[in-house]
Amino acid sequence: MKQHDAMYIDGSWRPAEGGGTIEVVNPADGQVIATVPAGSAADVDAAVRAARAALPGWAATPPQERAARLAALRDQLVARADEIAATVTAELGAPLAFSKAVHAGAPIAVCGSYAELAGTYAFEEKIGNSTVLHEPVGVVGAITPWNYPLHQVVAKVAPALAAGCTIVLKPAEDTPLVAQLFAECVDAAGIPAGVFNLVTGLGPVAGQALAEHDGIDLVSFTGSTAVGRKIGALAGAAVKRVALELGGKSANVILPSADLAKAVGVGVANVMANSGQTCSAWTRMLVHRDRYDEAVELAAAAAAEYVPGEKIGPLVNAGQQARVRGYIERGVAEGARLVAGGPEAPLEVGCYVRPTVFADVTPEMTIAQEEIFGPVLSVLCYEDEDDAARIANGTVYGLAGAVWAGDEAEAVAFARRLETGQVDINGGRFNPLAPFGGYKQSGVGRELGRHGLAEYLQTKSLQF
Ligand code: TXE
Repeated sequence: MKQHDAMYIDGSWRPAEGGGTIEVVNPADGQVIATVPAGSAADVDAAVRAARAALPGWAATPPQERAARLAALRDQLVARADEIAATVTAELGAPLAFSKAVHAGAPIAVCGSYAELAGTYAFEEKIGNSTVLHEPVGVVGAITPWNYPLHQVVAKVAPALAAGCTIVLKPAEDTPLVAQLFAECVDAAGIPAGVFNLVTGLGPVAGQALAEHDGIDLVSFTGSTAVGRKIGALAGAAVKRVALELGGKSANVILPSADLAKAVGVGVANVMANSGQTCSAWTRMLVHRDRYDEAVELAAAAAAEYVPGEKIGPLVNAGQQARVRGYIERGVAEGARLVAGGPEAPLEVGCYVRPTVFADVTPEMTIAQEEIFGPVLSVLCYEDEDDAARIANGTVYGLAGAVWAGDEAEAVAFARRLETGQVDINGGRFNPLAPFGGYKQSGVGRELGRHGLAEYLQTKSLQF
């Protein structure tokens, strides 16, 4: 990587005004791997101006041409996939195989899906005596987190570009390097200057300036509920569009007829993936009383396979490590039974947390209500399906979940009762075209596929 010391604004690389920098640390060993510019409100302003100036040209670019640029962007991501994986491993600490498969693989699939959708989406439709035009919302401010650092960027930038919007991205301060690499790919894909702009920097400085900027028409945010609430309030006050993808506390409901060993094995893998730093992770496993003890035993054995530093990486930073260890201590204090892991750090160096499983968790315990964002699974017991539905729906969140049953129809019938934006049936598989987003306090709006594209459009009807 060449451009660590600069931000990509209006098609060229420049340092932050004032010259401030942020250190990027590898959480696996605590080493500083790079410094990047700490963008200021003035840098955000320059980027927003560039995006606004580029908007008329990009909005008027035929969808087929936008599709071609997105296909070129996808090709760039494919060509640099190994570099992307190595970069995410360096700044997030994820095991390299996971970085290749997921941190590089998912954004390639999503970018490819928008290259296709840009060319096929009905930007114009006839309804009776009217023609309805779906026009770009305008200039987008995108604020992204560190947990899936490239996926979160592409899940916003690709649909925005497909829609004809221009964009200013403020990536998480923990993982700016892959965002810089992405900006190089955008440049190499021939996307015109100003259409995509990158401002690295701190959330309360650059992020806040972007969320407050008058020149932004839509803020798309993924991150904590606390910051999401602030951004939603700012957007409400300014009467501007907002999309929020926030936390989760998803339930993995294992019905009595399910293949228990499979459901528990996949369930544990789902929670441990990316060291538990996944908003859609199935962090509450719900098991019928008759099979509860067996499920707890299976879950504890499965978790023990995730050896820190080998099969499971660290958390992103020391703050998150301390936070997650605090939740484990809280679980013990509230009377849950530790069957794997615990609050002690497993390694002397690095932000690791022991893969942890709690049994005898009751629905009102803190560990069953709040998003922990670490490798921590709570196993809860239910009496019947009504009880399972009540527990599953009994948090402020509603992002994802899973249902396992002997046959799909039974699982689907139960899935209809869940207040959540996505449910995996007997395991499920990632579909880059399926909408993703939350019910309740998990957020506002949807990402991915044509539903994700629609977030970046506004509607005009012409009456004849
Ligand atoms: O998130 P923040 P943090 C949850 C998860 C995690 C917790 C805290 O539970 O433990 O949030 O993580 C930018 N104005 N999720 O503190 O601060 C920030 O720079 C504008 C769930 O890292 O919300 C970064 O780019 N922007 C989640 C982004 O917001 C601000 C993923 C997210 O950081 C800002 C990450 C401000 N005032 C954390 N303050 C998910 N839904 O996937 C910060 N930011």
